[in-house]
Amino acid sequence: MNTPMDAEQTLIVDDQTPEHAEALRELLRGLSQPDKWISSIYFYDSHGSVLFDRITELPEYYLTRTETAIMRAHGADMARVIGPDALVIEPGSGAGEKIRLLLGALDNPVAYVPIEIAREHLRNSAEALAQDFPELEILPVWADFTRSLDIPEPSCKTHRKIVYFPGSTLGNFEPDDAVALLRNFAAMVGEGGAALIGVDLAKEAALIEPAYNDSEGVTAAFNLNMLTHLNRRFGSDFKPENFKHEAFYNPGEGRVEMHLKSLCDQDVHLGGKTIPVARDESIHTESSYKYSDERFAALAGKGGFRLVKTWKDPESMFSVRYLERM
Ligand code: AVI
Repeated sequence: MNTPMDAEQTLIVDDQTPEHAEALRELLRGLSQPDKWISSIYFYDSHGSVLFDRITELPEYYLTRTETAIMRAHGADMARVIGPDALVIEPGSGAGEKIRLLLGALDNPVAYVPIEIAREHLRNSAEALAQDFPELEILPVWADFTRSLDIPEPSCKTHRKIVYFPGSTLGNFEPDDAVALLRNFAAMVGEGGAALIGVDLAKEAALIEPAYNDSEGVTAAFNLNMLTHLNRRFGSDFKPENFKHEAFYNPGEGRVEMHLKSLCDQDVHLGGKTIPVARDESIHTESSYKYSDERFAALAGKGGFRLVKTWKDPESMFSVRYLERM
């Protein structure tokens, strides 16, 4: 018998908030297009976050370790360009190694402002960082960083506000949305402000695709977990075993696309609607844009920033870009 304390029990909350209704409408909109899509935000339930952390440690997933190596190799140069007394803003604070490398390299950072929508995660990561940087003023903001928000004032004067956005997360935004996000960053840092952004580089498909098709199948599990997450959150009846993970580089668009390909003709039920999915039809679940120097400079310009300096690894797999507000 299930009791309220039963660890195996899966509680399904009947969410009747307007946000939930709007999210359901958006899901149905995406699934009723000729090219079906589901937003990649649905990767990140608690299991999806664990799977993503495992991805970052996979031998094929070069992005995280290469960016970390760039931060280690060039942290001192980054600190020189950024200057002393900086206030560092981290949208979607990961509490990871990279922010520690940056803060450790900077000359007298004045304050750190992590911005995060998951309140517990924000609190835990801010507390862990406070232990490692006891002198640093930490001003956590609980918010959606894609919306406009106020950056709290530090108690000591800052020479420059800088947004730190590592991990090539910008690549998961469609280019127009990436421009809008950069504009939001420009507003956060104000005049004289800057951004330090980790960006995966455009290159041959053969160098990129293994990172999204790992031999252990972790990325496949990450992709398929989205369906289990949707079933729990929206009461849908996706059968993950009826779909297969697919990821490939689309050179025309300059992006990796992740899809879930249907293994049979099937009907999926969601929000009172029936969605027919044909055999071999695919649902687009993520784009991960890879940028050449030129395309990134153009994107930055549209977003209100000038590209000032780029650091790369010796194989030119990944880049960290320093931008100044125009
Ligand atoms: C979070 N983001 C930068 C990852 C990427 O590479 O686009 C998400 C990911 N998708 C599959 N593997 C990793």
